[in-house]
Amino acid sequence: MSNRTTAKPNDLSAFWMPFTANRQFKKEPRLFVGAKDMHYTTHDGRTVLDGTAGLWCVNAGHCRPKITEAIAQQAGELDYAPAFQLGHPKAFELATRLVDIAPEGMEHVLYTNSGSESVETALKVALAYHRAKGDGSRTRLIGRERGYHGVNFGGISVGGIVSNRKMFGTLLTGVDHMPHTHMPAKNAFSRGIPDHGGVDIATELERIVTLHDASTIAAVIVEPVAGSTGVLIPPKGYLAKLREICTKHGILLIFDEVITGFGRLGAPFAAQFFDVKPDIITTAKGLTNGVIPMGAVFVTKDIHDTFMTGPEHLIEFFHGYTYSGNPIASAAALATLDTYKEEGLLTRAAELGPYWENALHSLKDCPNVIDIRNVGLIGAIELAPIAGEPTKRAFTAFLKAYEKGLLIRTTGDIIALSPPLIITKAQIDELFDKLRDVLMNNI
Ligand code: PXG
Repeated sequence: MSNRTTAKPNDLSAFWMPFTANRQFKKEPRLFVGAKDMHYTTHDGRTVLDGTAGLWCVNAGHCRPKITEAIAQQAGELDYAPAFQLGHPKAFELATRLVDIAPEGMEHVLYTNSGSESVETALKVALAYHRAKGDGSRTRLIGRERGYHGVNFGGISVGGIVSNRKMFGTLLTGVDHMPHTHMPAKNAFSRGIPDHGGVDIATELERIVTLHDASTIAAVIVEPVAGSTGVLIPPKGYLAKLREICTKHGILLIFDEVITGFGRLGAPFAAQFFDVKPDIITTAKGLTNGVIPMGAVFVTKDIHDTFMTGPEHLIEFFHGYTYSGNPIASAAALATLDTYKEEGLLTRAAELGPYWENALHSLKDCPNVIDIRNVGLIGAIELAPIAGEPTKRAFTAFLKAYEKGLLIRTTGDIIALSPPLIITKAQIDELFDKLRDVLMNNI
């Protein structure tokens, strides 16, 4: 008989936590036990202002009644329906609603359960698309240095964050990486889209295409704004130039909008904000307001129709998940879209953007701040690392902010901010007052 059942309910040891300093956490746990709108409640009864929308996902704020009610209702009505060769109405209704707000030309949706799965799905669609067209030599995938596309093998292969890759062997073969877009020497303290270098950095893709030959390349994948690596905003002209090069060479362009999708920049999708049309868009997070795991991959009519050939009784694309379009996730997503619509949240970041930008850049005079950048309702503050102890300064800021009742995210020595889109101006002031307090205090 196992003696493990003797573990106390508050024993923290069994759960090996994701992307967490487990030993530090378990010595000094930080647990949330409740949430409402812009705030979390901690296990020791304190209120914490959510400066990060959970992990970039709770775009409508916490415990919104429409969403929680839709989930309860759906769980009692139809809990699960098989996803293969059968369906249920809400998955179809949701796909239609999603296509309605997506950039023009995105006409079909495949469902997943996370951003990582959306990325794998998109990469597989791209490879299979070329093959279905009789262009099967297009097998290479091009990502970018510092890119984050989730944690599965395809995603870490095209991704460019070294710690997420180096422990895991040879990854996918036939992958190359473009340079990242961070140019602090020219673009530090830019307000909004940086001015310098966009077209030149994007033109590096031409060099990679020349090296491998276009006939071997299936797709280029980028985050329109790189999030996880510490908020790298594409300089002027960058994304349009990537589009131009991909189109010229018959390469599919994938925008990974897991963070930028659903209003983060002030338009439903970054593709609309930047006015650049990709061939495939990956999403998750804000699709259900983070409440239930779900992702969606948008594809063009051309991509979809390329698969719709051959005998009609045959499966056209050998891919899918047990939970693709799960009824409860679909109900949550529909209620999320309703909430976004009723409250104008998919464009609210555009209205609040200037106020957010001014408040954020007011921290420029704080010690150790070496860059501040922003777009939509995203902000980043880059700190000078402590000599010999990279990441420590930002992690200390995270701990101190938490003590002061503010949730921020850090990666390396960069603080990233991405509050729920319902944040008020008074709460923006509160957020930056608290953060100033943290940064001024010798971290
Ligand atoms: N693509 C992008 C662009 C992402 O940002 C994923 C894929 C993977 O999604 P899932 O649902 O599999 O985690 C992401 C996730 C952070 C942070 O603080 C960012 C993510 C996840 C957790 C933390 O930067 N992005």
